[in-house]
Amino acid sequence: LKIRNGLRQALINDEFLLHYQPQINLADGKVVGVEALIRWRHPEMGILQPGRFIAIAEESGLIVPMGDWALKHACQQAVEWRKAGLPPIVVAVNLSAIQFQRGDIEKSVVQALNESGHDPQYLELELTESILVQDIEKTLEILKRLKSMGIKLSIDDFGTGYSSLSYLKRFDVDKLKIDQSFVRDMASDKNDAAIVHAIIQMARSLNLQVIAEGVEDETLVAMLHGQHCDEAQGYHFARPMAAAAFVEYMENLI
Ligand code: G
Ligand code: G
Ligand code: MN
Ligand code: NA
Repeated sequence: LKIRNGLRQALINDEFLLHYQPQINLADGKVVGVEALIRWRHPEMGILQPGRFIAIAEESGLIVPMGDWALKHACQQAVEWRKAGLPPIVVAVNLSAIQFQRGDIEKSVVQALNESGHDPQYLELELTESILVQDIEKTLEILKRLKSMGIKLSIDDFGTGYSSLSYLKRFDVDKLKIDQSFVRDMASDKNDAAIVHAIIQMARSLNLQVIAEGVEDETLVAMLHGQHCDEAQGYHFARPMAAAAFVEYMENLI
């Protein structure tokens, strides 16, 4: 209840922030993108992770204005990084199904791009199964229009849903994000290794990009690179970090 009541005030008081986790191209080791992950600087409880408040924000519908804020803020930040001299990188923003149901997601995205001046080619929208299974015709139309603007689409937590393969047939997505539950133990678990391998092969056959999430050590990096996985994201490279820390991270790589 404290969280529910606090969320509305948090929007007004500007208590949300985004952390950014680098995404690495395994062929050359370069940072090619970041995933934006929301946090809440709670006045009494300190920094809260999304696990504590996203579900409540979805139930109350507040995820719509929060999602608008995240889109706008992520695009603005990407423009700031360019001005600060960083190379162009993709910024990936997580979307919730409620933003498609109760909000006007297309308008929100267009507004975030227009207000920031961010290049749509460098914006990626992370979609979940829950988005792709409801109101399919309407969602297809919206995503088609967003794609025609140059925006990239990825399927988050790939492999954990019920009918993942049918999305690939219907939706013109660019990238699969292999869920960390398969990646984490792939060095020791033969089944996980086989699933990751199969997803990478399928992505390659369908001409989709593929990124492994939850990459925590060098063994996994080597395995994924050996299987021609395009990109990786995880604690081995970096944890999600504040925008200023990301600039330092990039400067220290050179
Ligand atoms: O670090 P991590 O705890 O940041 O993120 C946990 C979950 O919260 C992830 O599944 C992620 O997709 C979700 N999440 C993070 N930021 C956002 C956001 O801005 N919008 C939505 N809808 N989900 C988010
Ligand atoms: O949107 P998604 O559900 O993919 O959110 C990614 C989540 O995974 C975030 O909570 C992020 O902090 C977390 N995460 C990112 N890299 C790692 C990792 O290497 N290990 C673990 N355990 N979690 C990670
Ligand atoms: Mn995600
Ligand atoms: Na994920």
